[in-house]
Amino acid sequence: IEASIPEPQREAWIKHQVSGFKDKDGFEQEVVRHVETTLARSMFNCDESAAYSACSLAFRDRLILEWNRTQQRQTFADSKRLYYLSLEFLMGRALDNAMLNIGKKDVAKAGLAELGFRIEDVIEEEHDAALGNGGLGRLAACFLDSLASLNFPAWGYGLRYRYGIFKQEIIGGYQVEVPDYWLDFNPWEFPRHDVTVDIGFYGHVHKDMDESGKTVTHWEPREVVKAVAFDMPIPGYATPSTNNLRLWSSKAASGEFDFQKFNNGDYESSVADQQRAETISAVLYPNDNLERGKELRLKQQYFWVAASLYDIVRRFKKSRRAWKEFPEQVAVQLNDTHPTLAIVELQRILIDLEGLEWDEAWNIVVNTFGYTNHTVLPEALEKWSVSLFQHLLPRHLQIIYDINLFFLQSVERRFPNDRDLLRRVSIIEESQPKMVRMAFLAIVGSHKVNGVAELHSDLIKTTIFKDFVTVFGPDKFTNVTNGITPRRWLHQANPRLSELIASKTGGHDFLTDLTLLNKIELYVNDKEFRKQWAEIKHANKVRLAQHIKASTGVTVNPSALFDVQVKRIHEYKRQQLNIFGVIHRYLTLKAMTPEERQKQLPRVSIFGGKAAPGYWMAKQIIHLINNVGSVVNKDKDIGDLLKVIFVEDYNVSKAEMIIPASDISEHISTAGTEASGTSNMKFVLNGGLIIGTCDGANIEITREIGENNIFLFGNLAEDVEDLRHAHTYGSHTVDPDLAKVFEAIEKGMFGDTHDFAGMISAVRDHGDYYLISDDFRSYIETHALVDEAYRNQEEWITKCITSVARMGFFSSDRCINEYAEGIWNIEPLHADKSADGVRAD
Ligand code: GPW
Repeated sequence: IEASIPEPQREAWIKHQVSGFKDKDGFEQEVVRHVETTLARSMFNCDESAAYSACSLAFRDRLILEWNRTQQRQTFADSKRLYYLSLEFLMGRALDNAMLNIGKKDVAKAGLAELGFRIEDVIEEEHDAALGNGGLGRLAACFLDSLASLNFPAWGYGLRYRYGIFKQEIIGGYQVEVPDYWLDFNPWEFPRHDVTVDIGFYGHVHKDMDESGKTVTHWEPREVVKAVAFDMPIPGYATPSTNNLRLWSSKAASGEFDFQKFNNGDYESSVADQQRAETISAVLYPNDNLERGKELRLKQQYFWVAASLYDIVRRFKKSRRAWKEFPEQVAVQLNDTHPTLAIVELQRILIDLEGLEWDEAWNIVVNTFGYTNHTVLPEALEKWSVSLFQHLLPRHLQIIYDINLFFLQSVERRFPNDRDLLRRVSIIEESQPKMVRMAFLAIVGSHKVNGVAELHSDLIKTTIFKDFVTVFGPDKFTNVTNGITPRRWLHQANPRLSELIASKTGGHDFLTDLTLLNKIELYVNDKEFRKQWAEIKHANKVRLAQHIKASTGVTVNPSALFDVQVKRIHEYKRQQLNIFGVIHRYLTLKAMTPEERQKQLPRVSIFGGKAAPGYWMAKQIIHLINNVGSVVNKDKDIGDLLKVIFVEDYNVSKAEMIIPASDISEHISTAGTEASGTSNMKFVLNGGLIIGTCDGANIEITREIGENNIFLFGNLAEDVEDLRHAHTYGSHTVDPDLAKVFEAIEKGMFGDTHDFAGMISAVRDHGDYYLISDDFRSYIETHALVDEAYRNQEEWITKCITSVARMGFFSSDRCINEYAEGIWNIEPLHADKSADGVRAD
């Protein structure tokens, strides 16, 4: 039912239209009003947390007005929308970002100061929105920022987890997980208790005949759960466009509890029903690059996908267009295979509920979806057992079988008598038990499939999806190299560098056209510019040193070379290679005379990252890093020459502090395993150099910035297979320097020899799958080159400035424009010039 105000009464609405604050006075007024009314406090009772809340609410009020106008504009224009489906959105903090994107941070700073607060402290009050694991979730967040900043009509859809990624504590050198309950007070979300969808699970399928004699299939779910929408406004930078991130929360469909059961005295079971429903959106699965096939995870996926599609279809239906126009109005991008069920669900809606013929429906489906692959690691490729599907989603399993049947028939027609090809491309793996291969379903049900960096996009075509290139031809597959938003990852994280760049490039335009960075290359020899550049890096290092001191008690010298590896802990990312290298450095320093030692370059090795709670090896790596730190950091022979730091609870807001403070960062995955990496881009953009393998986006970074400005090492992706084969079938000897490292660990130099035996035997006895030993020599030698280069500060700074100048390509704006043009076929919708949004600078 339409709930619009009738024409005659609209005048009153227009007359009383609200607007957000305009200036400092207006801002202060709003903060005081929120403290006194929304928060029911006063100036006698206002701490930093209350100031944070009130300040956020003042900004939120402004945002939501723009949000409303943006949605009205998009509805009016009837333009094609993009829907970005992602199980993870790793947003981090919202306040600083909102202030900068709206362009009112200066106003807030001055206003807060007059009210008695330092803006930095207020910003620090915010709890990160940590609804993601790592790179995949953060990419989704960068994409939302670019989509809004580029004025694309786009929505994100995800799950509103009650618990985000766990908080990591380090106790006795071990990772301990603490739940992240983040919803206590979240001023950035709008509950939409009127926007709900009932989602079914389990049950039976039966066929009926309708009046016309046509058979119709009915799915009778046994369990129904309610999805409730929560909206988060996503502000664009320097534009009034404010997009929406809609997150679904689950609750019992029957209301608080089932009163029938309650009144019958079955109180416990009525509470249990309610809890079972709420469990669906309770927790983010903490695995990165790993799928474990748990029923609750599949339930999460269907719950989210079904609610989102219902919403999308409802919006489309309001336009009263013919179904065949659906792909002209709607583009849906699948962030990895997690939302692949959307393909099946849309097909089900069209054939079972809307009565379309299979082929017409399937045409619509394929033209609607695009699929992004983010990994070639076999353990990360989603497969669900047929029996679990049969149990949880019986109708969807039937549809999958039909999709597969028609697909295999078409393959058979084009490649007759190739039984093995049919077996290889089948969506159903004929294993024991039978499995549904989600990536294959995503390929068959989408019009484009993309990888996230050039090497990765080539690899998927020649390895895991090779047969699909044969079947569909190469044009279905494409590359869109990842990018990062320069708003958060330069302007927000490194404000002083952003201002310095602005002073040389003619203002802040580089934040919306990152290629303008190339202008700073003109100043690479400008003395004053270089001096300021160095000062900023130093100040950022001092800030990190202060954090390290406060959180670990260890004093680090800000003039030392800061060597940083922060990312999820994973064997393929090879933090073990790094820590083995650190031990090698320690042993080398210990073996020197004091005179020799004096000539060495001081280094601080900084690690950070979470291990999945069930990932034993990753946890041992954390343990070893911490144990090495506790030995090295108090060794009087070593002093400032080497410090080893593990930063607890690495997350987006820690990244904003750590990345600008790095001199060299490590992106050292086994070649061919890291699809892209995105922190590599963030580090270079912030004036740090990188040491890395020829993997993921490192290769394109090298092409852009020049090979003199990056420290590459190690074996190439093309050689990995042969090396692994040789480990298993030939003789495998460990690099002699690495063997000395193992010896030191096994002698108990870092405690707990038992705990570290697994890490060593993985290399020595179990085939060294990640090529630690093969790459060790080259890694150590390359670090020696890093030391040498850092000694020549003048040349080092030249490399840093040159690299930043050439990073324009890696903006997520470029990336989103490529998706928009090559995959989504959507266009920006600019705000009417008369819109009264006051925007950045
Ligand atoms: F396995 N990525 C991630 F492909 O952070 F799904 N988590 C994941 O579960 C997966 C991928 C998945 C990362 C890639 O490892 C990284 O190389 C890439 O830069 C990032 O996704 C964004 O594309």
